[in-house]
Amino acid sequence: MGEPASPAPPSSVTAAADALLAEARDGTDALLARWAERLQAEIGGRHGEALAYALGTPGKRVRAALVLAAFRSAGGAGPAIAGVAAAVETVHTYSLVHDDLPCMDDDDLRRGRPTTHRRYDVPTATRVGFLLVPVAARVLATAAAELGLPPDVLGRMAEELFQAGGIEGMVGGQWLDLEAERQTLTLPQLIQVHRGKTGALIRASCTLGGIAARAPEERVAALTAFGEDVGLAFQIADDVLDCTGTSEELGKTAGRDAQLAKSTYVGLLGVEGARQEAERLARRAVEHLDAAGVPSTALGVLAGYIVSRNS
Ligand code: GRG
Repeated sequence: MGEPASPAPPSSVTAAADALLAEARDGTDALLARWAERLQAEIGGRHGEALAYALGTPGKRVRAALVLAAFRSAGGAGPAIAGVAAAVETVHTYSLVHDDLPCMDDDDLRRGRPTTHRRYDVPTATRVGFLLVPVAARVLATAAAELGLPPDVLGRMAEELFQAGGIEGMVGGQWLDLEAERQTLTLPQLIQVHRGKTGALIRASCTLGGIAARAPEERVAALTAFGEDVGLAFQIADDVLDCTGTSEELGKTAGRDAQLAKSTYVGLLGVEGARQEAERLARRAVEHLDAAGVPSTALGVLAGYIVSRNS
């Protein structure tokens, strides 16, 4: 039995986070299930089936919850924001499918199920990952139409999402991470990897919520700063969980960082030092919102969840 990622937050905070995540999960999962059905019919055969498998595999939907909470804190309302959340989760799902491939982290288990390449095969999973990128663009465009957003706002959202998913964000961070296997990174180098690999998409989730709500620029900037800090905190908590959690709790193979000889926050700061740094970043994230007068209750609850979660 592993130890928790951090001391338990008050039960009222845990309950509020659970409620937000459940709401985001319900909206996002329903939408992704409809897209999966449609895409399976469009693509057909084994690839259509594998794409529906990857898209339908249940995640925690943290990024979706951040989109939703950021949208509301910026004054947005209504259910159509679930489409923006689903677009972010689609990019995230693509990254997990590719991350698990033998040429990257080479993992058999994801979200409690066999990884896409284990359930199907490597070429199929590779193609599914690539297919999911334009799917994310379609999901985003549909969401923007349902939100009644004009083309320039859709353009800005697309730029935000795909820049975060690209060489300046997720792909760039993963690239550095792969190159760094079996090397000891310095703290600044590790921060660069984590901010790109994991942080960029989490930051974009918060920014997109603000843009979709058509919030003033200073509020969008505060949401971005919040996302930047919780994005890094998320990956630090992930490093802690990788060495303190069990595969059953995590739904993925625990201890993978050590097996792959990866540099992690735990390696540099120890479990307790890494926890404290994640908590410091979560507190600082909320301060960005408070300084800009952005309502911070729901996002603060999610920041607390991100650093105290056990899966
Ligand atoms: C070809 C260099 C290159 C890159 C391709 C594969 C890839 C792009 C990027 C990998 C990014 C990645 C998987 C980062 C890890 C992020 C992370 C901590 C994932 C776990 O997120 P959770 O816990 O998962 O939110 P669930 O399953 O709940 O959605």
